[in-house]
Amino acid sequence: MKRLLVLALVLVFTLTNVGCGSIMGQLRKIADEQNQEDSSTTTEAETTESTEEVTEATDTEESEDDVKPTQELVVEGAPLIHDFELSGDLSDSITPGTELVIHPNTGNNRFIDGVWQWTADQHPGGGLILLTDQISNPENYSIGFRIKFNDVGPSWKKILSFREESVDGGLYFSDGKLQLYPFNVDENITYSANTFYDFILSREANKMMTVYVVQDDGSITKVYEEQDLRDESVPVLVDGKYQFMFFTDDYSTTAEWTTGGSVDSIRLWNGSIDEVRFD
Ligand SMILES: [Ca+2]
Ligand SMILES: [Ca+2]
Repeated sequence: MKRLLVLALVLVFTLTNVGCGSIMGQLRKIADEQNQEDSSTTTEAETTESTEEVTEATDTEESEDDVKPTQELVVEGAPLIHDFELSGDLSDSITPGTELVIHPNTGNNRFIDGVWQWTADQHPGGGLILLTDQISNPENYSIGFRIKFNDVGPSWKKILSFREESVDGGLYFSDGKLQLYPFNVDENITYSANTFYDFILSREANKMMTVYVVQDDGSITKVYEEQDLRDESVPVLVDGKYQFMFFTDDYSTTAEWTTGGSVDSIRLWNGSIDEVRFD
């Protein structure tokens, strides 16, 4: 959309110099409509994404690990309320925001090339904790994260917990596949270790849980669409805040954690989303 506007402006400028009045007027209209459309549909999320895009464009030392699809990933339907870029700290790009917490069992960890990297050598593994009091309704939210794991098997490696630490449910890699437990394993995609995947989970108040996987080849795959009738994906309330626990296992099992990995970003939207696409 932005590219179209720039193209239109370049054409307007060119045509001004050759004196094509009526065509120029048409192009101005297109540009104005574009502006109106932009301002009417610009959400907080899109504003933030624009800022991020500018930052990335000026970053000339982007490492191989940080390479993303050239098109911009657009997520529509709910405002973005947390955006952790993990470029050197655990802070939130969105105000008032919050700060991620490093799980106390995490081994070595550091920020490098725009990601947070960690290791773990004992149960329940290591990772990050997101606590938020900014979700209007815990049954209606979306969460996204771009991660790579050292291990996507054998058996299960937990990615995300919604409930208490005693609960086995949550999102896992399972023998190189994905499983939103207690739902069945999804067979759509075979995952590799040491490879980035962007996951977006969206929960509607009517209990529909949808999971998208965005791969670095630019593909977007809807891998789950399930009725979460037992509210297993509703985040647990801990000291007045809703908790999402990343990368550590629960205490229902003892070996379902990865020995380490990297996380490039974590995002939370205040509501379910309608669409994930590249622009
Ligand atoms: Ca488990
Ligand atoms: Ca990042």
